[in-house]
Amino acid sequence: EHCNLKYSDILPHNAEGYPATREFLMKVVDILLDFIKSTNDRNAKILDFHHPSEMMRLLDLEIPDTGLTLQQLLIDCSTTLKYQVKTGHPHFFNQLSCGLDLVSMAGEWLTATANTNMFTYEIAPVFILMEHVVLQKMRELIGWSGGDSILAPGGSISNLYAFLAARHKMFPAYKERGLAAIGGQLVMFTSDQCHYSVKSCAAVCGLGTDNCVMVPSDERGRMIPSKLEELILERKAKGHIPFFVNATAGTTVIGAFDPISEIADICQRHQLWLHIDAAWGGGLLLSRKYRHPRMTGIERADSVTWNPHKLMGALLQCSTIHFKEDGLLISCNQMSAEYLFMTDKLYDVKYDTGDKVIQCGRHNDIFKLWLQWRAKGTEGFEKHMDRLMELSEYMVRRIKQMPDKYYLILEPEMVNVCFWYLPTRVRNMPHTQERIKIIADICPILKGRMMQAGTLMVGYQPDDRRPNFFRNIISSAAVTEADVDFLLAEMDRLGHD
Ligand code: ABU
Repeated sequence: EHCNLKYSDILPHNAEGYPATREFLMKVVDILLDFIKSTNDRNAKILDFHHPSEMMRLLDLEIPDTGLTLQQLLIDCSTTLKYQVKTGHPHFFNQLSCGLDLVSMAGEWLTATANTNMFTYEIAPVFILMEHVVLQKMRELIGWSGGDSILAPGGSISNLYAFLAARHKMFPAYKERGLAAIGGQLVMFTSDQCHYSVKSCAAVCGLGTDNCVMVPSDERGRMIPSKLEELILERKAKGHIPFFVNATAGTTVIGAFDPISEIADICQRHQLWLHIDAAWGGGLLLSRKYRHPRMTGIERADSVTWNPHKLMGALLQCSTIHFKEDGLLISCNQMSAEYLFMTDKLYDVKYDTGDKVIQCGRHNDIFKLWLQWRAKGTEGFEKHMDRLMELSEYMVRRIKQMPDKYYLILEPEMVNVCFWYLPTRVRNMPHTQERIKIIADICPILKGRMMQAGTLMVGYQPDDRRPNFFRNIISSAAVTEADVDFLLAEMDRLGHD
């Protein structure tokens, strides 16, 4: 009988519909649990790959004029997950965010059920206070006693908040008067290995990308501080106005850490805002063993981006931006919309965080992180960080033990392990440009084989120094040494010709 029920038969459309509602939702939960079970089954595939045109034929994505039955919706849910890549599978090493933390996921389920907006205490009292507590804890881990923070929709937007606050600090009149308040060419600086969102700030905020100066990095991808200072002086000599330096703690491809203390000295000398993009590396702040020397001096920054949805394994998405100075966010972004942020409310309106941000509606990204932190404790996160780093060190050791099959590109500072696979035909060749071209060309072919086989996913990309190479990420709590061994054996099985 349940098969023929429709949307209108369950709550809130049918006041008597609780039993049918429960049955429907329990069946949805069963589908989710099946997905979780197969995500954690090493013998199950990570993906069932089809090209888009074929996928279109396999799926029924049509939007009907007449609503379908609940039974059909359950089939739709199953089909959707059947073709979804299992990013929590222990053999998924493809992105910075890998894994499926089930406590964080439970938090996300609750968040969806609470379905609230994060702009006012009025409609999200518990979640707003959670934000307050968790963000304060994160600032303490950075090394600040005060300050202010907010959750943003991704690291790129977190970096944009830093840019906006820095410009506001230097030119508070910009908010009202725009470019006229500056009266010169603003310039920002970042390393040539930074995340592209830093350059995007220059494009979006009126500097132009030519005024996002790319500072050269060393052979391990770390900004060269002396070059930074030279470039600042060069721009000053042109009459430009340097105002912002981004240092990256964990670059996206190589996982490099810019030398924060030396960069902070330069920023201090030239009175520039120092932002640390620790979207990727931030999680290591939780590890006493690994935070130094990588992030030594981070407390000297003016702002820090840190994405718990990366190394910490909180569910997507969960990105935070932190400021050393309290009050800047609100003063920079406040628009005082009278319909939302009335000042004569029943409670202390400093908890209405919505006027600190440039968006209006804001998703609740805190509960899943708060719940996960309660489950693991700070110690649990520290163990998680140490384990991810140990597994990456294990992978490096294993690669070095197989120099005929794998070529390690550089000693990693983080969980990014960058390497080439060497198929049989190149094993006796010297490591020249000719060989590099062959092994780089193999990357997309081997990745294609992984996806067709459905057994493994490892990312590849070129960078500004070399053509395509593999970048393996271990950021999932599901991964073990045996999975690293599987990865290396499977790449060899798929690519040895
Ligand atoms: N925002 C960087 C994410 C890139 C990656 O997952 O590979």
